[in-house]
Amino acid sequence: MGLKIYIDGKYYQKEDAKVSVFDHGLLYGDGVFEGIRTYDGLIFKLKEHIDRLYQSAHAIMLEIPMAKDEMVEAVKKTLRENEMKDAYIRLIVTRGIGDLGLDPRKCSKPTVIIITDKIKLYSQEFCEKGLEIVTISTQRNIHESVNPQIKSLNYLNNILAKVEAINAGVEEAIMLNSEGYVAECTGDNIFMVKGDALYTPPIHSGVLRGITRGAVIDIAHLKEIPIHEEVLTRYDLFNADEMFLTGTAAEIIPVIKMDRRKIGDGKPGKMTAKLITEFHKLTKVDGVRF
Ligand code: PXG
Repeated sequence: MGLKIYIDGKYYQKEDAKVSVFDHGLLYGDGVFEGIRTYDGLIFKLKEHIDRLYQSAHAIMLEIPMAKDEMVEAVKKTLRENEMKDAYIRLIVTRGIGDLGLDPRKCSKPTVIIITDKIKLYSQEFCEKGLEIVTISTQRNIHESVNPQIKSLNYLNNILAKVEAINAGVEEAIMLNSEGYVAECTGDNIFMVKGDALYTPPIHSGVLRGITRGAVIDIAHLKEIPIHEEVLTRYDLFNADEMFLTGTAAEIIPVIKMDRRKIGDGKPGKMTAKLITEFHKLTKVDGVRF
């Protein structure tokens, strides 16, 4: 039996799961999304993801045509339909079907899509040996345009950054904000370790309020590791003892080289390893059953 995909309350086989070419999600990237994970039958940080989805939607004046608890039920049911214990969930709400103009008022009803799929991760090699990353020239969105906190369907800016990373022969790129401070990577937040403390750029540096980022901050508080949300420059990162990225797909992934500079001793660090262990512990207990 193939994968079943939820579209507006109905289930479709993968081959038949289609949206209209007049959907403004396709025509304009007008919509919002979330990427969520399940670990052995537990949905990790579901409430946080649902809240962020509704906040993104609110920010673009898109009214999701179902209440949060109905959305939660739809996600759980889709996981059950597909009998998945370890899944990657993609929740998408588009502006819906309209005409060939930008006007969102022409779209009568948002389209709600829930895809549950296998998890595609960074290779084991990157997790163990660490990633090499580069700073690229595409800047992170400025707050007064598509605010970086909106997880919109319009990811072209991040894709341009990703293309630059690929052109440079690496997997990930650091985007700076318009002031030249470190923001984040194309689909991950960034942290560094200096001495016994953790540092990550504050939200106002132009980063998505990552849910994995939040989990790492919570772990730091719990383990009494000093954590500073501080404006960072490339210089700060070059001279870090350790560096890692956080995201729903990546979890916590060590960075060992940035712009050809070795980070610390050029190997995944001890603090990073400790946080990975603590994070995995959290995924085993901190979740919603489905
Ligand atoms: N920054 C950006 C720009 C992101 O898009 C993160 C940070 C990490 O946030 P969370 O909440 O996941 O810790 C993201 C989210 C994918 C995929 O399929 C992942 C993201 C975005 C788009 C696609 O791997 N990450």
